[in-house]
Amino acid sequence: MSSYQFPDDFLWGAATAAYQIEGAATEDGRKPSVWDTFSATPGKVLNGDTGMTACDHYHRYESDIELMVQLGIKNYRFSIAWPRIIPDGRGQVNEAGIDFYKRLLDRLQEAGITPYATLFHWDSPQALEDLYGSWRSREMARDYADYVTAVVSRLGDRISQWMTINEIFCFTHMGYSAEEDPPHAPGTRVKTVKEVWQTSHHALLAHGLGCQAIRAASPVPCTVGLVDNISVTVPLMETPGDIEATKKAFHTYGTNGGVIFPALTGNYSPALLEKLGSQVPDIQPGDLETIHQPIDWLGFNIYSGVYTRAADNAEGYEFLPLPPGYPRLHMPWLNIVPECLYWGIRHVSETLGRPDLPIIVTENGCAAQDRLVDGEVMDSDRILYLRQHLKAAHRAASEGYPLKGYFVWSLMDNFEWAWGYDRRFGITYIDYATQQRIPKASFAWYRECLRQNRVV
Ligand code: GBH
Repeated sequence: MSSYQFPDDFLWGAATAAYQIEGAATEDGRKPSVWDTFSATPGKVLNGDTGMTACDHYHRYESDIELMVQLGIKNYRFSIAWPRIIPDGRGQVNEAGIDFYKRLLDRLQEAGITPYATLFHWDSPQALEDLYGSWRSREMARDYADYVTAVVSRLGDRISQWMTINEIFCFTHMGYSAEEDPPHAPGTRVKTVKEVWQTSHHALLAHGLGCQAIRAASPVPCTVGLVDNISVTVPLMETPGDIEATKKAFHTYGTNGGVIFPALTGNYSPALLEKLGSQVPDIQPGDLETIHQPIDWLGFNIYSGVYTRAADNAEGYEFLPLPPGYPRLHMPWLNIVPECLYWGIRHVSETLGRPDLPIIVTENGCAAQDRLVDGEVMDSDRILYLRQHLKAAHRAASEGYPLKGYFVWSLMDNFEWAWGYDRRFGITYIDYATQQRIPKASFAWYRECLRQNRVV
């Protein structure tokens, strides 16, 4: 029997997001998103890079689907751009924007690839930022739900796997808090911690209303998921003491207590509420019910974790600082902590009390310092990273946690937000001067994993 074998129905896939790959930012009626404005502002994105052209996927989607066929994936996660569908954020639907996704979806279907669509991956329409400060206002949740209805009623015959929102922390806290560096669009610094949490509260409302809108508009039976970048605490040792400490820390680490807790349990974590004190966002009657919609599965974007152990202090735990020289990939936060995949999944079951909820790893991957040498990219560091993480995912599945699939981030190098094109997360190399696609060594390795349905 070969080792690290996944269940027969395990879903293998690759992921991308609209603003990071599409380009064609002014074509067919698309209007700016906050990322267009932000990246056009000097000093906001490394090297002044923008998503104006990106990977030119808008024009190259057919050959990109060929690439997926070559890879052998049967599942593809991508996102739909709100500013293409409703360019002013609210009001008129732009059918030319819809048509692009129809073409993409028809071609995917011909290739036998199941689409997983994220309805929002950070590209808020600039018009709504100008009108009412986008996520600072409750109105954003309503407009988002109308946008969702517009998409699902038009594309719902072609897609049945939906994700409402990608990583609430990243476009709210990183978009509005002065504490996040580098900031994300819109880069507006609100004055108080409460106002920052208010933006993520509005995003949660959008998720809840979005779930309802998808189910109401879909012409076929469909599934709905939320995608969160849970911040994962990992026990230094798997002793009862360190495991307990890790679970305790999980409640307030990152935005867990105010994002995944309300979405899955219907309440902000009590430990977070206590920590925030007067800075708790305004929560109106009924909000928590709206937010706590039934979802069919949880999408889990996971890249790293923090080692935690029991401590004799007021909190009862402490995080271990990593020594200089600790192995890390090509981002300041990409410390190699492969057990994050196992513990993240186990936290959903045990710490959040949802052992029933199917989980799909909707993103895992890394930026590496890829070099093109004689037409080849030999990214053995990425293979090392992915192999270790997949083994941790395998452990979760083999212990019976409901892990259903894994999507690598990313199918190809792309616009890495505040880091522009300087950071490469793809298993396919993009030569941006020519837009040539060059599969890396990790591409061949990943193809072998899914061909054998195990970690190779
Ligand atoms: C994902 O975000 C995104 O969905 C995707 O678009 C992106 O390209 C990809 O990952 C790679 O970055 O507070 O300093 O510890 C994950 C981004 C990474 C953002 C970890 C928050 C924590 C930074 N997240 N990060 S820190």
